[in-house]
Amino acid sequence: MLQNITDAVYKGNLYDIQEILKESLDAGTPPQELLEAMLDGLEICGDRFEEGRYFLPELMMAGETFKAGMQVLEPELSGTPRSYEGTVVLGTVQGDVHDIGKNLVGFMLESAGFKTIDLGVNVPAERFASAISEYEPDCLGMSALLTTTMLEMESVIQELENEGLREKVKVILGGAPVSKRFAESIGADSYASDAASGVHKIRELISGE
Ligand code: B1M
Repeated sequence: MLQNITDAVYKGNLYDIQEILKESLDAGTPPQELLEAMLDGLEICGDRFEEGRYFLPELMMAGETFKAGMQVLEPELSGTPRSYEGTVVLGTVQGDVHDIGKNLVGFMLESAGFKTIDLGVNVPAERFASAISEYEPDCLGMSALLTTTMLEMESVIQELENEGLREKVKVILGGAPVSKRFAESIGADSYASDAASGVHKIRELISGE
């Protein structure tokens, strides 16, 4: 059953994914395992793209299939937060339209009790800065999936410095090409390799522990 889910994602089987997931949930498979199976599908899709066996339309279909699947899984995965532990502004940097990882981080943050303001994708540095002034969040989380666009993260931090906002907010970075070393080198406060550790690190940053 899990293999069917992985297959449905990398084959971009948009029309069947929800049905397969509902059947798996009914059969008692934990939603976290179903999410992992969908993520494996995206991984395969990425590998095939890198090998030149898949092209942009296949990437798009896999992304859409994943999102359709999340419509079924989100209610099953979400917790019920009692009150907000803090506010986080999230966004994918300018030039980058990948939002699946960022959305997962946002979803898990909300489930864990953080108010999340999602600025979307392709967000310019100025928009990140204006959102910090507007919402006064405890933390800013940026995502980038391209080795080219991760460099935008530095522009955002620079923009926060220019606007006198850098000391007002903790900054955490994530996304496949980003590393702890890169985050440190551009003056971010933290880095997370996945959504769960992102929530954990944001909690640490906000509580000051
Ligand atoms: Co694109 N793409 N893509 N793509 N795409 C990748 C990223 C790529 C690795 C594929 C490959 O070559 N193997 C490659 C990047 C190479 C590189 O720069 N190193 C690539 C490329 C090249 C491109 C285009 C340039 C292709 C083209 O046009 N020729 C183009 C760029 C468009 C643009 O942004 N300007 C492009 C387009 C697309 C689609 C739009 C078709 C689609 C995105 C759909 C969408 O997001 N709505 C797409 C997809 C689906 C992928 C792959 C297959 C899957 C990405 C994904 O969602 N992964 C991807 C290959 C791969 O990842 N194996 C690929 C699952 C997601 C959960 O992982 O986002 O890494 P990720 O998030 C993780 C962690 O990184 C972390 O938590 C998540 C897991 O728990 N995390 C954070 C992420 N953000 C965080 C923030 C945090 C904390 C943790 O705190 C703030």
